[in-house]
Amino acid sequence: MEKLLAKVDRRIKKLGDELQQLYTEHPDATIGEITFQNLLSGMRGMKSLICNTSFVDPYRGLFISGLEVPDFEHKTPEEIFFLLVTGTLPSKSELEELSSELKKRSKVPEYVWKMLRSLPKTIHPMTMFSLGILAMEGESVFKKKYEEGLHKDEYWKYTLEDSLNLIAKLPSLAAGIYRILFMNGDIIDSDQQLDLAGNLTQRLGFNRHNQGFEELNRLYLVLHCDHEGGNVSAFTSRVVNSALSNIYYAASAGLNGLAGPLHGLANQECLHFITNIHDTLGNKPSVDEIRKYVMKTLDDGKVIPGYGHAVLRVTDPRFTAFMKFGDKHCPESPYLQTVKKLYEVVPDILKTYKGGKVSNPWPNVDAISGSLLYHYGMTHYEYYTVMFGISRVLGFCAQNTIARGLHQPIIRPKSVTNSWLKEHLESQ
Ligand code: CMX
Repeated sequence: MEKLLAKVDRRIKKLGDELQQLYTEHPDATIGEITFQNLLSGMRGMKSLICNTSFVDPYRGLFISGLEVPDFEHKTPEEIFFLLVTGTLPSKSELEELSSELKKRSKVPEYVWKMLRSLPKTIHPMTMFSLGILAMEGESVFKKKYEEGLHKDEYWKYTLEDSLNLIAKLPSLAAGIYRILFMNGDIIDSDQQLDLAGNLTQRLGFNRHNQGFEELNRLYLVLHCDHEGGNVSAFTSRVVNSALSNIYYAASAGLNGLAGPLHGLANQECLHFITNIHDTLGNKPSVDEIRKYVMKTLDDGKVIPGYGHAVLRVTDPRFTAFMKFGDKHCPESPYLQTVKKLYEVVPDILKTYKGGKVSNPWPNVDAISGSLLYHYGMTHYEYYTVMFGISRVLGFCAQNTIARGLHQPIIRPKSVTNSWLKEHLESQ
């Protein structure tokens, strides 16, 4: 993987030089102020991390090195990982090198299957996914090299090495979990020539030529890959890796954050929500019936899953990309139809809900993604966040590789007590 290593090396040097120069020119610069409101609102909006793999513009959504969603939605997950970690799309030979490295590293160790099979069938698939990754922690090359006395300048190389080993195994691991929990438990082998999305589709046991399911999986693995540095899962993974805990620890930890209903689990919640609508109102509810259902959900003190975002202030372009896919491949799907009806009514309701308190009434990616998987027969919606997770690990790996290359220190913000705050605020 010389080509990839050389490119990442160049990127890290460039980013490091830029930061050094900026710091030399502006040693005492202030980036922003921390208000009491920031402390009370989960640090929302506080600029306190550097992340160059991707950026989320509130009005245009996800950017990866200058490319926005419509520019990269047709790429493959391999190309996207290369883009995240190097800052450029791969040439043909660079892509071939990366793809062949991933194919070589894709075998999940037997002990992982043994451990996963021993778990109760009532376990959530995200727990299994996180455990499966954690169980492979002993495979970390970074860890071995560190114990042998690795030089700081080399940290990123072995973080990248671990990342490739991990990413290569994710389709097999994730598909195996699906087979163990929802099918007969047989682990399906894959054609060595397949890419990550093809591999995933085949190993899940779905027909790869079934009118676009593989294409959907490819899109799924691309659209969820990264969402800058401050979201719960990426941030968690960065914090863990900043202690030099290896990428297996960091990815497993990040996925535990992704498993929360306000974050990645929202795609499962959305399907559950739509299924409940269909159970209550039938498969073709009217817009008015949906409006009433949404109002009742809010009156019951619940959130509308798939709507709102901490950074975005428009319809998520990832939602739009999935909608384009749905309109092309399954416009008649009752699930997609209900997604559309919700899109017609929810934003207007949320705009005035709680006196306009909702910062973003528009749908995020989770409002639609599951309805497409459901259409293709993946009806166990507890599994959807695993699909999100396979993709998001690409971002964790890229972010942590760059962070180690830049010698970013252990992350350790200062917390304060109520008494400290009282004293501080009263002395102003
Ligand atoms: N339904 C009902 N109420 C909502 C809401 C929604 N979809 N989105 C926000 N609100 C409420 C919040 O709960 C909050 O109420 P309280 O002050 O009473 O606690 C108020 O509006 C203000 O919150 P906000 O500033 O708009 O949103 P946050 O940045 O705090 O939270 C998010 C963002 C995503 C957690 C929130 O919009 C939400 O809970 N959405 C539903 C879950 C969801 O779709 N999550 C997935 C996000 C994308 C992802 O990470 O995958």
